[in-house]
Amino acid sequence: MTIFESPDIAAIRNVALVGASATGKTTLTEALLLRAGAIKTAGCVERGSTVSDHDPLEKRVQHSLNTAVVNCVHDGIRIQWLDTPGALEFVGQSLPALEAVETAAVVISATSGVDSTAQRMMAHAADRKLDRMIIVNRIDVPGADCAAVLAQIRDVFGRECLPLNLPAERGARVVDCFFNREGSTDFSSPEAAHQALVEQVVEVDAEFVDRYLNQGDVEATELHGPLEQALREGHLIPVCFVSAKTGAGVAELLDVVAKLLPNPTEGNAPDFLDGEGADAKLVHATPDPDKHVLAHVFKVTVDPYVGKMGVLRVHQGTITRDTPLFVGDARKCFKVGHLFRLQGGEHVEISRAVPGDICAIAKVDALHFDAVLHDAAEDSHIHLKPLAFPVPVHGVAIQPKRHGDEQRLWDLVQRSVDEDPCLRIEQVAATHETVVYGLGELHLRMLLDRLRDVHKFEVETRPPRTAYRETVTAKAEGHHRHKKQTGGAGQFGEVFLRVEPLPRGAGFEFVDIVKGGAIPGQFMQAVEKGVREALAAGVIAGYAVEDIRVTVHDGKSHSVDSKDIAFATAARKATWVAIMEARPIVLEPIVDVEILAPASAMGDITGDLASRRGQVNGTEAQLGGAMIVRGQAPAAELIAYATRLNAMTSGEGHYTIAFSHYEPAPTSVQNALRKEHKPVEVD
Ligand SMILES: Nc1nc2c(ncn2[C@@H]2O[C@H](COP(=O)(O)OP(=O)(O)O)[C@@H](O)[C@H]2O)c(=O)[nH]1
Ligand SMILES: [Mg+2]
Repeated sequence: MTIFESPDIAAIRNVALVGASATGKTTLTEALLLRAGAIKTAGCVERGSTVSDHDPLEKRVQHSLNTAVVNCVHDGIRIQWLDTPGALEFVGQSLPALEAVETAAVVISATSGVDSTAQRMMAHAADRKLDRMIIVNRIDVPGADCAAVLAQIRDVFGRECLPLNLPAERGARVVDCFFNREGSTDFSSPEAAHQALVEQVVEVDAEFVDRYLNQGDVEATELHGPLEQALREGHLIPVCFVSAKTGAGVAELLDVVAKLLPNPTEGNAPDFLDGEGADAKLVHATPDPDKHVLAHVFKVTVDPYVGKMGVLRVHQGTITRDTPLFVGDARKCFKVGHLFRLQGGEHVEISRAVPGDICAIAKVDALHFDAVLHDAAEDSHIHLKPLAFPVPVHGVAIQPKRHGDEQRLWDLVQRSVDEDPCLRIEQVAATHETVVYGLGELHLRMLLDRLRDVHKFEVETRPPRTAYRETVTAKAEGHHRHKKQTGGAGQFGEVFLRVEPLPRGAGFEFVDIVKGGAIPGQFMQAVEKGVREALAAGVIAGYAVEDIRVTVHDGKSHSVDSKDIAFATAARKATWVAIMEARPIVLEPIVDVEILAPASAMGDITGDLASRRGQVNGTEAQLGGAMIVRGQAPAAELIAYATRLNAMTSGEGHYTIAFSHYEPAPTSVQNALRKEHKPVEVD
């Protein structure tokens, strides 16, 4: 079998390598490909020669920014690896990878132990009901204490984490504890580890428990069924030791994947929903190549040469070049045309893809992140359960250096937004600025670097802006009559409405209780449009109004002069009037912040956080003398925090932020924002 053929479904394994930056995922991917014979020499992250980090910007910054798909064949099993970026800012790449696989392999460094990214990804993988395993990498590094790391893993993630192999000769190789269990190891013993594994696995099956108690052992080969069940139920989380650098444990890891990890018929399929809201039904695809097609796009790339490419996971049915596919509820289908298998940045054409396959379709504009592809009309309302991405709150205003390049800038940024669900671009009405929002400084810096280095596009940036919102705190009425008589046809529309606050996070509700056709039904859409325009433009500070219910209860129309535009204008202005009366306030985004730094800097860090209106919720000691501080602070106060943290920790500190919720901004901030804003005129 070549790495590009579609084998039997039972011979496919899909594994996402997830975990913090610099734990060695990309280097490990390279070592796995080398060992399986898919490449001749191992590339290196620093030289930009790895299969995974193929993007020009990844080569320059020397770490992964995107999820890469790579394939290898080991023992007749085709393994598809998803090498994901580790930084929290690229969670828009790593979370969707979990939807495309059966197994999440969380990579942890033997030198620093369990980190917060590992904890976060373990939790996401558990939510997605994936089989999970832990790979402890860097066992070659002198001073790595593998015994301590294993103890910590079991402490943090539970007793179900058990080693399948153990390091030996101070990390120079590993000894298998499941199949062979011979030899001496750096700590514990293969026999003890084997026994622990068998005891854990047999627990899922009463019959095996009996046999184990009577015979004292069960053959490893017999354990496939219960082992698969234990993995699927999270009753066993295997731990493997490797060194991506020396290759120790890499062959053993390939064996584990081929022999023990689930194939696409054995894992837990992702949750699809059929329909919307409360009526939505949960559906799971059946990995049957003869049924109708169900696939989903978990990644979009926009390549200057191949154009837009959707990377998809097939869950059901068989896709060929001639398969007509629908994107979601679109009426028109498209012909696949060319179907590719990806190997990092290379694409190789293939003729068909079966359930479990990960492949790509190019040059289809309608493909977008999270799109469901199918070939049956009855599946048109199926979509993936939405992923819980952090809301991007870090903003920077951008404009082209050269006047007239505005549209091209928008298009280029839009490409990145298409690729990354955690980036957002917005035209801010209040300031007439184009603002990109991301999850942190690094996230936005990468976007700007890509514009400059890859697209050779020069932009000017202004200080980052915070995604403030507005809301109302009281109920109030608003009314506007729009009447215009210019020569021939006139315009007439009159709207009475009421606004009231909704709970935080509720968004916007539009209610129509107009009786007796006071506003004829055909104009109601225009009324709602006007209301939405007023909310989007903001009222007191120019930020979108949220958590508000707008109830339209009365109006007047004119048989000749009433038009959509007249009602939209009346509704917009009535909304404005009502909000001004409803004690409007500005809300500011509060973010969760997590700081990793040497223990010696803790005093400075917590003091500094307090001075930024922040609060500390807890601290936690890490292996190796580092500490983690968790807390909350207003997003606006953490602008340029990287520089501050660098100064406090001599460059040793790292931090991540994620949106938590909105809170009323303090009066001083409210006043400053109101003063900057020029309110809209109401006539
Ligand atoms: N000593 C040692 N270094 C490693 C190992 N694995 C990765 N590295 C180094 O760690 C750095 C980060 O590796 P990389 O693969 O980019 O990590 P990723 O961010 O998880 O993909 C690189 O300099 C690698 O050479 C390992 O097993 N042993
Ligand atoms: Mg990487």
